[in-house]
Amino acid sequence: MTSDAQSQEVTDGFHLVIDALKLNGIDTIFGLPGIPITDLTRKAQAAGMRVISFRHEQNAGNAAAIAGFMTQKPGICLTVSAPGFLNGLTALANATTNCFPMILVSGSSEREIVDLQQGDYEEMDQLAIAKPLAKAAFRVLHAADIGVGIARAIRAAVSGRPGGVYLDLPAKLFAQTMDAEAGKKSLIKVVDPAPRQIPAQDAVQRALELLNSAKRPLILLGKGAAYAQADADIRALIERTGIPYLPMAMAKGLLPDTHEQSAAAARSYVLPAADVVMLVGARLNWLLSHGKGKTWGGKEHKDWGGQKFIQIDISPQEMDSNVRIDAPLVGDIGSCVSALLAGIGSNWARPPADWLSAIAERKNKNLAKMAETLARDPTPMTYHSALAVVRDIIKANPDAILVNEGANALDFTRSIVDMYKPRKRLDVGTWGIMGIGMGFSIAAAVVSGQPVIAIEGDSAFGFSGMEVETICRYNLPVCVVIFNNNGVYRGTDINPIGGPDVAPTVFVKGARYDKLMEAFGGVGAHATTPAELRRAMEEAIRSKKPTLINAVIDETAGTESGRITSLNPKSAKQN
Ligand code: OXT
Ligand code: ADP
Ligand code: MG
Repeated sequence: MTSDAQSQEVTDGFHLVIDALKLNGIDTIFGLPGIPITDLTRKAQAAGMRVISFRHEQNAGNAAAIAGFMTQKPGICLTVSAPGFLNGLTALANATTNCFPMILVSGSSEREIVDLQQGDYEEMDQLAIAKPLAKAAFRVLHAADIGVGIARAIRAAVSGRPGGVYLDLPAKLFAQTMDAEAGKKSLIKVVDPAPRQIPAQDAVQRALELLNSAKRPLILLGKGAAYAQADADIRALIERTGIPYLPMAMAKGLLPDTHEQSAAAARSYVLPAADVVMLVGARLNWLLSHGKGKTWGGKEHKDWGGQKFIQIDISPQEMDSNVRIDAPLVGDIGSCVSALLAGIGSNWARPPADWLSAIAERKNKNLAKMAETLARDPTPMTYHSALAVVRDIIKANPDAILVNEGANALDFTRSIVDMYKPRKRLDVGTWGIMGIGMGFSIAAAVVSGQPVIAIEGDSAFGFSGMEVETICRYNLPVCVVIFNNNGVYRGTDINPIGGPDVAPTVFVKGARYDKLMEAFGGVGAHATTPAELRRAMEEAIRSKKPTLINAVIDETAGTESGRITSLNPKSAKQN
């Protein structure tokens, strides 16, 4: 060894992974330690990274995914091999489905043994399993390639349509050593990880012409629009055109829900009545009834309603996925919206007055009906009377982040609780997945430092409930409110044959979830009236202490599957 060619110091796989992440501005890891990554978590903490350690990898994965959505930087989830990896995989698949950028980094067992299927400790061909569920999947075998591996994972997660990326790091890699100077040189600081994608001028012109020809235009904002962080331009586009808009669940608050152009309260009127619809970061999937059928004014299930569509999306393949897109506008939302704004100028004709007044009429009727329902104070407490409180609390604390899951607990919250700022509502997303609650809440608190309010169905909470210990351990300002109606959808089902087992949708009646939080030193509260709920929520916001409120809801108040009852097959045979 010649002393001038190599420095005295060595580095190893552990340090190279940490250095590569830090070099790229990644300062937080969500994970769960164990072989072979225990030392990685320790050394990351020693290197000044925030390491948030969970009780189950799925929750760490969900935390990473939503951190990615909130920050446009890939969230990192770190797991052990086989079972830990599999526990994280649901979150990875969910991230890919929702276009959230995250990287699932899993330790794995010895390649030589795994590939010969000789029965290694936690043996599994993780790369092969992750591939179909991730946007991209990579494995690093040599310490000198760690820099490239992490750079590729970052680019894959955030460029183009964001998504989940899998990075496989075999146990042997971590202990590999190399010269420290050479190691440093092998790392890559990714330049421009999510390059802007500028739309073609003719595509912009086509979109503007179609929009201009509309008699009853409508803009649909999806969570891609929230992700894009082009908030001011999106607002300018809506206000300068005067076009009514409809926010998808996680786009609520992009403009305040109280905005006069919001058509949210007239949803079932505007979708079939609109003639030109501009989708901004929203897919025409099941949540939008695939852009056709009765929701859109079509005669039958699959009939076209007659609308023309403009679609802004970074993914060219999204176009025509369900119906014809007359004006595809492919590019990043920031660039597309600013190109539209440039074309619109300052004297764009507002939509015809009869369209605006027809919407206002429906909207005001629905708002008045809702106000009447919310003013009631029935006993027992209902979704509505409880949510009237949550609505006030969010209004008074517009920076708070609202996490939401359940069926009725989800659907009522979405339509009752107004959001005032972008990226403040985080929910079950494209899959309608239960189990995101505590992972999303923890990440939201860690990433933003703002108070978090999680409105949870009692079933939904159960999927990630053990993480209340994590919330207490890191002393996070999270207030979990469990809408406890004794079960999935409602607590009133009975066993049809009268045996000792309760019905499959029913839980222990009168459960006291608040005691769970108290077990770990947090604040537990039990609320049976809106006044008690209000007091407990206000105190949680004021004190910033981890809090869990067991809000008792009338067990007869919900409907099967909430607002999506029509998707739930029912047996045609009577008994
Ligand atoms: O226009 P109309 O008149 O139609 O009125 C609409 C709006 O105009 C109006 N509106 C307003 N009025 C007044 N004021 C305001 N501000 C306002 N805003 C709107 O209100 C209505 C409704 O508006 P909305 O919601 O916009 O319109 P609509 O038609 O509902 O929209 C359609 C959809 C599809 C876009 C919307 O419904 C939607 O986003 N739905 C999402 C549904 C969803 O994802 N559900 C979760 C999945 S359900 C099921 O799968 C569950 N599981 C199974 C399971 C899952 N999911 N995951 C895993 C891992 N395992 C199993 C389980 C286990 S849910 C569940 C647990 C349930 O039990 P819980 O105890 O947790 O919960 P509870 O039900 O509370 O007991
Ligand atoms: P929602 O559920 O709110 O309707 P979806 O998840 O269906 O939203 O759609 C989000 C869309 O936004 C995806 O098709 C995705 O490709 C797109 N998208 C995400 N980020 C951007 C971006 N920065 N620019 C353009 N499109 C984006
Ligand atoms: Mg319930």
